[in-house]
Amino acid sequence: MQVNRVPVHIVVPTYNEAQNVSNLLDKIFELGLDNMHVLIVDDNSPDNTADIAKSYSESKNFSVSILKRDSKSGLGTAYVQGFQEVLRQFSREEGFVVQMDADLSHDPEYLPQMIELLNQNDVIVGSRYYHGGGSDEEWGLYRKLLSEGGNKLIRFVSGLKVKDCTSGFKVFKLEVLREICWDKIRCVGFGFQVEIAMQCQRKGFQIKEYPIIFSDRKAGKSKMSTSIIFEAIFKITLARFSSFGLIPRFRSNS
Ligand SMILES: Nc1nc2c(ncn2[C@@H]2O[C@H](COP(=O)(O)OP(=O)(O)OP(=O)(O)O)[C@@H](O)[C@H]2O)c(=O)[nH]1
Ligand SMILES: [Mg+2]
Repeated sequence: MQVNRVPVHIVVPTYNEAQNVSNLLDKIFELGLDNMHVLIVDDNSPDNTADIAKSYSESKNFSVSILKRDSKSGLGTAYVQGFQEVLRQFSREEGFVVQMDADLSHDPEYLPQMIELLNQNDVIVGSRYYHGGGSDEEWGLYRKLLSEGGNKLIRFVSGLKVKDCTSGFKVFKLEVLREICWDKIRCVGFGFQVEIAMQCQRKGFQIKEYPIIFSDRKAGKSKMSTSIIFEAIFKITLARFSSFGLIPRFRSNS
């Protein structure tokens, strides 16, 4: 596969990212990669993220589409809807699909190397815990321990081999997403990142980690909450047990 010829679809969920979205689009399109398209999945952000993204991309002639949903429904469901939209539009073509946050914690400058690695792999995970990776230098010890401890706990529960199992910065071959069972995804929030990685591992796709430095958001507010963390731990435990056939399949709409 000639990686530099293959279309790249970048899916970005947004909720109140007006202060970040134009900057993110600049950084993505400054890379100058051919055939790159951004799909923003916005949950009717009160700060008009979607309108800002639309008018900015039109003024710069960037290839950006917006999928607007009625109300805040979680980043996991935003990704599922965004990926399904890419699959619907490009049902037969080759392609790569990137998932990344809008708050610039995931630096677009890593994308060319991550995409290149798809020559020999199916999924690339931007990893804070792979040799050479790391988190924001300004993080205190408590935040670092909390983040690393949470990742280790979820890694144990999920059985994932990748070191950064909660990473939200990934690149997939489009054919990998064609194999995902979307109705088995239970998490509405960030636990989605773990569930999709679990399915990729179980289906035997070649997964490679690429070291990234994860920087803290400089603008806007985090949407992370305790309930989203508990949802991830609870539903990933259920997903693991059901993968052993120990409990019947369970699905929640909450
Ligand atoms: N469409 C949509 N996007 C969301 C939702 N919640 C979060 N996001 C987006 O998902 C990405 C990650 O959200 P953050 O709030 O930065 O959460 P995080 O990166 O896991 O946590 P922090 O490290 O605290 O920033 C950002 O681009 C958000 O705008 C949601 O309910 N709907
Ligand atoms: Mg963030």
